[in-house]
Amino acid sequence: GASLVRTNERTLAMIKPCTSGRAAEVIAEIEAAGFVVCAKKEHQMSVPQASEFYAEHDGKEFFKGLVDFMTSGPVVALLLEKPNAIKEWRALMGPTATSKAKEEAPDSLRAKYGTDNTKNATHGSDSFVSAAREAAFWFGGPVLAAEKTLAMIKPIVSELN
Ligand code: RTP
Ligand code: MG
Repeated sequence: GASLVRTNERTLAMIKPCTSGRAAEVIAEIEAAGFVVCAKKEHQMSVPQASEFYAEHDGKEFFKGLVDFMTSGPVVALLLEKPNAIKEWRALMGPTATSKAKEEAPDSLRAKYGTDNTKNATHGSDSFVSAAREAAFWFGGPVLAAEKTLAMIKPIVSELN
């Protein structure tokens, strides 16, 4: 029969300040779930850096609280690889709000390590375009390649449509 080729995909994860003290434990869970950690960087974000990273939320009522939280201690940024990594990582994290994660996905990382709706343990890119931007933000090189690929295939996709 037909064989399905599952190619690896990369996504950008962060272990947020509320949980970065337990990074080794979280990374062990991430690897046990089949992800390869391609790159890792611990960093204390500045207010401008956190504001740039979460620019899509600028103007929302939780923005200032989010930036305060994300600059309250170091974060651990991770470049993760696995087939279907973007979706798989969002699934392993669970719902955004810790309370919802505990109810609906008790085995998820946010259920296990989250504190409340803001201090929710981890971040994950929500799309390929976000993953490319966020991986470039943290690690530069690998993403430039992804963005180049996207720029190359976009015209082809338009032509097909
Ligand atoms: P993330 O970007 O961190 O992976 O989280 P997400 O996609 O699941 O959720 P998003 O809507 O992008 O929100 C970004 C982060 O902002 C904080 N937040 N707090 N207090 C609140 O109502 C509230 N809403 C969002 C969370 O830290 C959330 O992960
Ligand atoms: Mg998000």
